[in-house]
Amino acid sequence: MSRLSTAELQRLDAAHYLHPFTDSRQLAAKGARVITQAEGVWLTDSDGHRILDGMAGLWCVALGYGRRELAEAAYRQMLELPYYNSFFQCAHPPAIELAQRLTEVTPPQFRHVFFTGSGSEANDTMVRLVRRYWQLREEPGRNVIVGRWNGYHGSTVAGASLGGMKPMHEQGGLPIPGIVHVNQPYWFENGGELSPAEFGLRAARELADRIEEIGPRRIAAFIGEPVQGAGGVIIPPDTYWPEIQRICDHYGILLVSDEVICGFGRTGQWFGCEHFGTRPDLMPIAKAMSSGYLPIGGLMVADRVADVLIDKGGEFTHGFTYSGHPAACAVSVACIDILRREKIVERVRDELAGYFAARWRTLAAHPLVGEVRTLGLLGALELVPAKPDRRFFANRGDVGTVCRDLCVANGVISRAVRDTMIVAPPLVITPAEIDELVARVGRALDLTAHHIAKEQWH
Ligand code: PXG
Repeated sequence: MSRLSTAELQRLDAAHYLHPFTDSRQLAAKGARVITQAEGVWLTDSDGHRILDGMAGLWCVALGYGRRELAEAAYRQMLELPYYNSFFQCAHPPAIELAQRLTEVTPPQFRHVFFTGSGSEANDTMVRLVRRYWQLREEPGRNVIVGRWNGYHGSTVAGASLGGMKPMHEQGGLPIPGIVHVNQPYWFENGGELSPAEFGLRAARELADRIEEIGPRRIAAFIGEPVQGAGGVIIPPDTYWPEIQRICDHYGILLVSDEVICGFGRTGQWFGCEHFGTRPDLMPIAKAMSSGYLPIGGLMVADRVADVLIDKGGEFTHGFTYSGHPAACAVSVACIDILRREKIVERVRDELAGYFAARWRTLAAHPLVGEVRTLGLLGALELVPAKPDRRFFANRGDVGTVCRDLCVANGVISRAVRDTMIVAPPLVITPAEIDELVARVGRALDLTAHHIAKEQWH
């Protein structure tokens, strides 16, 4: 444990550390919250406060903190072989074992994986691999990939381009050529008078319209998260994904299901595509793949694509120093083994999802809450000034920020996306801890309502 005081840590942090997605000047004035330890679903900060981690870190710590088996897997592997690469016709046991494990838990079309160090790298790999695939199919003109506005696929140049976060694009030169976007299936904001089912179909059909507009023989792939995570836990209507699948099949384009958040049990199925019934050709994975204990990601490649790449492709000129890092692979193998042995995915599906939905839905009674969404262990609350109107506060984002800070002050981490409060707790959370999570978020909502009344926000 660090012997530096909180004030000293904050001073050094402000002096030297550029944080991701952070206004450094604002943070320096306030001081970073320094997390020093964690166990189960509970974080401890440098002042000794215990905080319930309603976000599983950044959606990744599926197995909770303090799992010795994961730490020991890394330790043992580091002593045995801390690093070797898989370039130049080499391999090592943990990467081979992990590749095999992954094909056991992913849908049957997947028998190959390309390892990366993160979800962003998985998506960059996807862009290169998809374009190579269409070259090999002798349709090099098919190089356009369709993503969605408000989707999130990472922070690298290709990842941020695939995503539809306008503030990211605005900071320079993005998206790169050959990446276009369609609207997201966000009924609460964009559904108007349509029923969710009608809106889901309409949103999906925008893909067909865009394909026709650009030219069907120019479209290589469509990418979407089964549920948009960073965009605000946007759970599409049930009509959406089957129609997307139909359109991809009709035009013969590849379907990419970005499972970086939804993968490994988050929705109550191993992968989000299994909940929505799609058959993706490619699946970027990361986060819960190692429960966040070490950085690792990958791209699952379906036979339809892998066969072309392997039979006709020769060398695929792509890879990272840390593709298939031995220690990260060993941790991921241990993580998958625990998920299977302890039947954690089944427990989310059969027990926790229903309990969490029932408890989270009690917050619908709160005057600020205009909509409650849940799927598996994903939850969202839309904060609105005047329910039942689906209208947002005038200064979008201010209420969410206040509520997020009040959540932390009340001992729970919930993320604010604009004025949408979201949670994605570790999959090992207990029903009693779910009660605690909901109670703490409920208290934060009450305090947020007071703040809004005092400030006269509307
Ligand atoms: N795809 C999806 C669907 C993601 O959610 C990435 C790719 C990129 O993964 P890496 O490992 O490169 O970060 C992500 C990451 C947030 C938040 O605040 C979400 C992510 C990352 C950081 C913050 O919700 N998702």
